[in-house]
Amino acid sequence: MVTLLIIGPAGSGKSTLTKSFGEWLEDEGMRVDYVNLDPGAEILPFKPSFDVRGIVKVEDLMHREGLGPNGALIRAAEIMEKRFQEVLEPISALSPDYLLVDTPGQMEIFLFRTLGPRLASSLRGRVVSVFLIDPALMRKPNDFMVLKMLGLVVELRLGVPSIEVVNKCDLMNDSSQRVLEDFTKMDLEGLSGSLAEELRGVIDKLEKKKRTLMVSATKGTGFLDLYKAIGEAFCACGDMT
Ligand SMILES: Nc1nc2c(ncn2[C@@H]2O[C@H](COP(=O)(O)OP(=O)(O)OP(=O)(O)O)[C@@H](O)[C@H]2O)c(=O)[nH]1
Ligand SMILES: [Mg+2]
Repeated sequence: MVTLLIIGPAGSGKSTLTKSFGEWLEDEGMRVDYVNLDPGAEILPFKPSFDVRGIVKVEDLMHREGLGPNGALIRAAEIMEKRFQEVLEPISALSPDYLLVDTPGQMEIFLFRTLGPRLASSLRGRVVSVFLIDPALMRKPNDFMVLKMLGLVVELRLGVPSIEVVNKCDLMNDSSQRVLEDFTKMDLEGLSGSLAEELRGVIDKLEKKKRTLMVSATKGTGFLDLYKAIGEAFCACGDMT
């Protein structure tokens, strides 16, 4: 069993990719289960086998405890952590070929608190994170570098292999395309230029074996590459069994 933790900044396409890549896997003959871990989700494009909103819902907390959206989200994160076994057990009972886990819109409540790391280390089988980059956030080389750093932080926090994916590639314009292609060549401007140069060195070194995948969750492009990259994340020979 392979578990994919779909992670990324708000609106980067996590839920859409969970649905469309899941459907692609099903069309390829895999058994797929879907999990929603976003307590703030309003509408889900897929039918989850486990939905954390059965335990806690941001909207309910806002009404019940008189909280604003951010306060309610933090409170929801606390509740998910406290009731971790109630989250883990139903997920652990699933045994598809691929388990696709959609994570909260605000990635920090999954990543920077204990929920994500605990879950990643508790799940059976192979666990990999798919980190989504949104081209809309990629206007300058520095932007791309910050997102790449965040991808490394995902790997560091969760302790599982992470695949970097630029989603919404159907929306790539000339400038985001240039940022992607010339990332290693372009001047990193601004006051933080020398810091950026240093960090680029770190990224180059750590990411030597990684490549950035281009996907469109809505058009369904790049899925074969993503599928192969998942295999390669565990095994140099690409064997998915
Ligand atoms: N053009 C295009 N739009 C996309 C793609 N993937 C997602 N979207 C759109 O981006 C918006 C956000 O998509 P979601 O799947 O809800 O993103 P999310 O990361 O789950 O959002 P949160 O859970 O709120 O953080 C929706 O309008 C999607 O239709 C894509 O590949 N191309
Ligand atoms: Mg979502």
